[in-house]
Amino acid sequence: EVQKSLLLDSSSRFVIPQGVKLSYGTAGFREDASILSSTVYRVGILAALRSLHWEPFADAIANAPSPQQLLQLINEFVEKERIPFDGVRPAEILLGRDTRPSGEALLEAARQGVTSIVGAVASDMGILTTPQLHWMVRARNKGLRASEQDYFEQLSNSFKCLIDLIPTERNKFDGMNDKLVVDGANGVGGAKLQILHKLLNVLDIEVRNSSEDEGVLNDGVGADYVQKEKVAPCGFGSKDAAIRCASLDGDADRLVYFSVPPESNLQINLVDGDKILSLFAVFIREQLSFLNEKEDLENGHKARLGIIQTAYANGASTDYLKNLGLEVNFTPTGVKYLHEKAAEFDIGIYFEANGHGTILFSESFIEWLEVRSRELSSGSKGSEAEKAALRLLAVSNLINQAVGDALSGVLLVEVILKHMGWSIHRWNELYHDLPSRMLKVKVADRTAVVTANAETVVVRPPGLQEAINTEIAKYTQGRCFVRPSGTEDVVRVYAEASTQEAADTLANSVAKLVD
Ligand code: NG1
Repeated sequence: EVQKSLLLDSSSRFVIPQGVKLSYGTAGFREDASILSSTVYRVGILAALRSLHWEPFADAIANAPSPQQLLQLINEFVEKERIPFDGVRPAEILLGRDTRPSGEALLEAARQGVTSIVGAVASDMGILTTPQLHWMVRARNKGLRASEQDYFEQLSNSFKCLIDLIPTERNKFDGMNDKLVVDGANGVGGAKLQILHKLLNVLDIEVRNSSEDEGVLNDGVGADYVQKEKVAPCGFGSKDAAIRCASLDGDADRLVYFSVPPESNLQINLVDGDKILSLFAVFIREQLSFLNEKEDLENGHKARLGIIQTAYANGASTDYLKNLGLEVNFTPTGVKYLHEKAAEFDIGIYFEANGHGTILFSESFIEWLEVRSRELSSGSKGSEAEKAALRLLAVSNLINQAVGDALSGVLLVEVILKHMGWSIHRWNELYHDLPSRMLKVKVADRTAVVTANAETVVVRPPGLQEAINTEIAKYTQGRCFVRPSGTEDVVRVYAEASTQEAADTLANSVAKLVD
């Protein structure tokens, strides 16, 4: 049983805001920081209970109106999930925060939530990007070293390993400026990238918008702004023509690349999450083809590579990946769905168009790779197959397998471009995006729209999908779907067609159907 007085005492310090209904949604509780304390406190409790099937419970405790009702819910949950309080394995909860002024108070709320559960310890890991904190939890759960220094060392060592494995004949850039300029969204990622950069001394990286001194987090900067508006972030412009640029988001879990065409004002060539996914897929597929030679196939080992996208992936990317012979799967929006699906493969690559994504390697495939690389190194040393096995192992250490991480993503993109000898333009030419348009519609009740088939089909209200189909049929290469957002009080409309004008009209006409 939960210790009553401890919990009632601490929860009375975090009074629930009036008139707000909190929901975990696509990815986390989102509200103005000033009303989030009681939620973060309760999420602290939840983390301490280390629950597995926790999402409905998260909503319930975030909204529990009084300390007594909160205690009752927690006790029911502890009983249902049979959470032991035997003190044998104390729960350790890692906490981190970003650079925003609200961070300190919210971290304190979470700490009090954690410590209101007897036997749970909170460890403050300091100022971190979101993916660094996830990386630390994963490392700790595997019994590995999990400090920030360990994170930087693992990323930089595996990056250097991949650099050393670049085929010599390819190790030349096609005449482009080799510099990378990164927009840090005025968040925590810019400073962390600079630390990483110092450890690498191979890459020429300049970071702009790297702290709140330069501007407000995600305001006119950052991956979300760049991807949705398709314009250069603050501090970037025509002076950057012919330079490879990238944009992180405020907490550094999203990454997009872009280039500024010469004489452009703010317009950019966007290289989005779908194209990052495609680059990773091409590279991994190449390594697997070196490995899956006769003898490996005879040994019955063929790695299963799975690609996971959402309905927001540009249709041209899906066609491109399928034409490579890859298996493409779709899930609803939100990394919680993509990640779960990717874990079903030997290698699962998932990305949302907006730049959230990563690569997962199964334990059994990593074990096989380790054995195989040892066997290969004792045979003909330096064979393509051996290098391919070593490259895949290095990728598994470089990429953050806990969650999409813009810092490890940048390093992997950079080393693959060097490996291929590709400029950003060559990369962007893998396929041409279909023109698309995303709109938001404010409605009285967004939950009235219910979807199925990875959000591609509306099942409620009746008749809406048929009306959408009638609109789509009017367009060449038309595709359109609607779904309620899980983070904002809107219904999103997404449309694609063969021209920008057609994508715009399709989106607008479907938005009218939703309204
Ligand atoms: P919602 O609001 O549910 O569409 C948005 C993004 C997701 C994800 C989450 C969390 C789109 C269309 N949706 O979710 O991909 O990034 O925010 O950050 O970009």
